[in-house]
Amino acid sequence: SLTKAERTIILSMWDKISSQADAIGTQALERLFTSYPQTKTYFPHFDLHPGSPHLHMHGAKVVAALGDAVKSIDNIAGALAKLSELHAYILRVDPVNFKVGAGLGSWREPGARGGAGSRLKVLRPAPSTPPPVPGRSRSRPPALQLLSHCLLVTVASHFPADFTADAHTAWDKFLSIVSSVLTEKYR
Ligand code: HNI
Repeated sequence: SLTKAERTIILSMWDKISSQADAIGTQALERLFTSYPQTKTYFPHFDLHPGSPHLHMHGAKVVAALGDAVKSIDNIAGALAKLSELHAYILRVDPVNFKVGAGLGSWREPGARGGAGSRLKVLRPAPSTPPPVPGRSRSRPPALQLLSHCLLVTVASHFPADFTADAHTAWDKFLSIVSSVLTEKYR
């Protein structure tokens, strides 16, 4: 969990971040879809081109949810309970896109030769996904780690002077707490 010093860093940087919430959310998603195009499979119903209204809307929503977590920094699980249920369903799709051994580079645009194919295939369960080990924390879906990384990089690029090694640590921990809340209900 976060130390008192880490909470202080997050709370004080949040004031700045929230004044640029939409830009930060949008840019984090642009980074996600540009650097890790396999994550686009979650959003077949969105226009994901840079600058699209969908990106702006969704980016703003993601940062607003982080703001809820910041406001309830002592009870992040409570603050994001509803979102956790939603993502339990969404992230269930994950193992298909990240089949064991498939590697991050194996994604192709739908319809490309040898590619992942249609949206229907995305919904098919992956038989090669190993079952969770009872009593052991599951590793997080790669898409969640990738988004956390993109949020971290975006915050760093907006506030380079604030982004000390301690701030880096604090944000990394905060985002990993958020990620574990969002995967609590993920089976
Ligand atoms: Ni996520 C919807 C927040 C990670 C895929 N997501 C939301 C909404 C919020 C949100 C807020 C809107 C909820 C609503 O409309 O009621 N998502 C977050 C946060 C994180 C996160 C704070 C992690 C930091 N989401 C992810 C990841 C993926 C993801 C890693 C997959 C790549 N999210 C989605 C999808 C939707 C979604 C898909 C539904 C979009 C829509 O409107 O159809």
